Amino acid sequence: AHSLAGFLFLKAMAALLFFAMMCPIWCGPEVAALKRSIKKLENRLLIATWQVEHLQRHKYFKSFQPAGFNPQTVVDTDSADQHDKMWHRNTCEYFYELIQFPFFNNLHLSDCSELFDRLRPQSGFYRIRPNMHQEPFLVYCDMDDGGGWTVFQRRRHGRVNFNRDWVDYRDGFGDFKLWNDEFWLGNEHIYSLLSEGKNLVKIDLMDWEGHSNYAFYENFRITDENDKYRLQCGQYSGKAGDALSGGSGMVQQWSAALCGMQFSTKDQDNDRYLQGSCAQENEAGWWFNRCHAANLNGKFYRKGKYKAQYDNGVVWGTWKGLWYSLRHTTMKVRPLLFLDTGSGAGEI
Ligand SMILES: [Ca+2]
Repeated sequence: AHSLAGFLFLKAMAALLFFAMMCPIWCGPEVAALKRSIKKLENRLLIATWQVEHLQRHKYFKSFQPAGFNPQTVVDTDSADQHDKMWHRNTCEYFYELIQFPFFNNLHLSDCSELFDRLRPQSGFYRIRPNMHQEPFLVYCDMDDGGGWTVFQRRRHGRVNFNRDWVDYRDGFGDFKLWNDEFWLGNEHIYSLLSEGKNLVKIDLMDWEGHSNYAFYENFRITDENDKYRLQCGQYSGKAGDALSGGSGMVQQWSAALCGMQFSTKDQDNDRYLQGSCAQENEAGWWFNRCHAANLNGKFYRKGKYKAQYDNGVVWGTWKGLWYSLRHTTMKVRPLLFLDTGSGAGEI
């Protein structure tokens, strides 16, 4: 019995030695996968710990009234608006807390798609860093509509003035706190966000009757400040029409195509309109030609159809024409090869 135990022990040791020698070949991928899932679990644990701490310290959903919102003075009473406000009341407090989220500052996320892949958090404001030579900055991540979208432009209620100068458009402006805040992320940030790899930009639009529409552009890019953030757009698809290419006619394309145009603001005229400044007439910073078939940074007119000296509304010409100012707009980006769960063509 003694010698049998010894024999078995020796055999077991030999097997163990054999496995230990072969493991770098056999176990490599498994170990890596295990490490990844441990990392994910650690992340989840950190989030959960943070949530519990805040639940105890701040009662989590603390009473918080957003600036400018007063249910007694609301005059818009259509259903989309009511829906917005109901949703807003229930969720804005949560997003407000997420901004303070210290943990995300240490993740070194290059964009919202990376955050979505790693943690699948809810939509909200997070800090990203597309370029390691740059400081991290705050963006709104749309984790619905398939998830992983980094939002770089948004109009919702017209409270933010979009008639800004070059420096404001370069560095960004607006509010970065609540889910329906309006902002321009800034050309410098947009440049760093779009310069890496192949991407897909989605433009979400909504009219004043609550109908939504969208346009996709593959490999949407802008150049750097030396070239005045010139717009380059790839293949269009969608239902709202290819307004960035100016529309269907040759004349429209000659005067209104935005792809290939430099960025202009009220104090920097880089457009092709020799007699004047498109940015001044349209009261917006944008990639003007002579001048445009779409301008999502235009003047905010309530109720859609508007009359003015110039077609300077929030406009997507191929959908509602140049004399209809849109109610909601969003411009957002994610990698072209993004394995999502949705179609990416849903509601805003
Ligand atoms: Ca000009």
